[in-house]
Amino acid sequence: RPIGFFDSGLGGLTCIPNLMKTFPKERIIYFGDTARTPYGSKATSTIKSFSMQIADFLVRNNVKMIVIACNTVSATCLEELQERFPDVPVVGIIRPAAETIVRSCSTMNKIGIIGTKVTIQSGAYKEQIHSLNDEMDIYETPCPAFVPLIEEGIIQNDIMDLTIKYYMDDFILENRLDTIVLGCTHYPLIRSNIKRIYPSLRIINPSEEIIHSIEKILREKDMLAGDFEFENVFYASDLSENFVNMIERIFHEEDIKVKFKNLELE
Ligand code: DGN
Repeated sequence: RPIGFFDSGLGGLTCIPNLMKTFPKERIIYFGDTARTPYGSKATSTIKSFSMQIADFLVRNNVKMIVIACNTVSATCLEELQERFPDVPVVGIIRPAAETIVRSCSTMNKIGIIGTKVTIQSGAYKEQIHSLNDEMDIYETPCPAFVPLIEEGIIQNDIMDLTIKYYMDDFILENRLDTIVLGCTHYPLIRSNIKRIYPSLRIINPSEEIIHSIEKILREKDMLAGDFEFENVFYASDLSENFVNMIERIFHEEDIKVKFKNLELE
């Protein structure tokens, strides 16, 4: 059975390469809600109802696990999704990232979290990190213009660099940050811009850390794929050129068979 991933758009794709490297036999069904992206500044009730609809679709497709490849959804309705599907494990992205942060940073570090408005306002990162170590020094700021630019493919570009500086220059300087957490699954797509602009900053990427939770469940529940199964299918509610290009860009080095499908949820 496949693993189901979903995000408001193409950001959640950044969670997949690490999984494919570690568990090449696993098959994936991905749903990107590109017709309704971005979620990051929407009302909580809207995000919940979109997420339930997508999770229902994944479960109808017989997924063995749901991975919420979206910080905004993880911050908003992880528990509701877990309650709705008691027989299907539902994994959020914030907890495994918090575990990595606490494991790999000390209370001397000054850690900045960037994410969507909803994720930052929820305080979910701070809460999760402080539940593990309440002395960690955490600062948070929303960067709401990143996602629309990334969805438009405006990445290797002066406009993106200026936007990064607009949100991050003062945030880093005023708080003397040495570590930044990419608290939105779209942001790994601008990781190299951030690294180029702030070379001494350490960057933690939750899209890579989520593998720890996925692996734990696959092993505990004895659900690892035994053999190569079918192909990976990427659904989008608006199968745009950007979506297809981005998948090809993310997976260009890997020999991964993909199929695209346009699907409007009702
Ligand atoms: N990629 C999503 C996240 O990790 O929060 C949100 C993108 C969005 O819809 N703004």
